[in-house]
Amino acid sequence: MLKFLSVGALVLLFSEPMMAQEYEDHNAMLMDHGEGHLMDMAGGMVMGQNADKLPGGCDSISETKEITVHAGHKYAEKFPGRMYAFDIQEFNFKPCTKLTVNFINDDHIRHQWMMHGLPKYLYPKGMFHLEISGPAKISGTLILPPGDKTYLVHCDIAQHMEKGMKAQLKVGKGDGDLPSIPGVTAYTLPDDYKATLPELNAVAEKAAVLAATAAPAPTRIAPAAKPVQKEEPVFSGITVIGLAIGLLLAPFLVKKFKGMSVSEAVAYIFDLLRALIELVVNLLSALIKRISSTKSKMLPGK
Ligand SMILES: [Cu+2]
Repeated sequence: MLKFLSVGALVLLFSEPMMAQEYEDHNAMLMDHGEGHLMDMAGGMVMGQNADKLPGGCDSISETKEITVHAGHKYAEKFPGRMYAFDIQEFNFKPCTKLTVNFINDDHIRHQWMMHGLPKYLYPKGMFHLEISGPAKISGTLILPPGDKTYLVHCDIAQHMEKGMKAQLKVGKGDGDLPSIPGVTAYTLPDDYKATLPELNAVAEKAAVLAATAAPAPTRIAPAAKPVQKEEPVFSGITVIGLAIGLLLAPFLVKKFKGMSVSEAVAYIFDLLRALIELVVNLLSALIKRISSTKSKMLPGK
């Protein structure tokens, strides 16, 4: 009996009606900011809500329609290279239709169903806009204007439209098609997979040739920029002497370093260097003393 009950509970938990309602419903909008701008504490937003004001040119509401549109990554899977999409890319309604949109965001990020180009006297910034962080549902109503026109519907979150969340809504016959609508119209900037490695190498080679032909110019200017070059032989002379001393000292040093640790050897070299510097300083001071004494001898008036 207990077993039967627990199985029954499990069936109830995972039954279809329970699984279908995975999203939050945001239909009780608590904050009315006026002009059809509604918000709730969970971040749901409706802008351009209009269920009763007739657009100019509409004598009456022609039809009352209700649609449900999903938004999510999974709807982009059938469109190569796209990341996000609505489950419907194209809508068509009679002019002056009162339209209710039930927008369901299936992703765990924020999405919008944003319609542009509506008359601004009726819709702030010409927009009707549903927005919600998912998984959640949000609904709004608007009255479509008269005339044949194609309206852009998209998600305005950064890069979501470029990644595929774009649709068009035609009122009447519409006035053409919009570009880059997944599965409907051609991509404005088609991807190019033609560039192969040899082609890229050829470009790199061209760049190298250009760099080589441009290079001689600065080297030709360089010698003029160096006015004095006579110091170089002095330095090379010192280098030669240093090398000679090094070579002469090498066998002696090798003998000395045998059995020393690295730190001991380094300390020994520093000692040698200090002794060498002291020697040079002594020699120089002796030389200066001699020069000054000869100078004073040359000047008898002093
Ligand atoms: Cu989005």
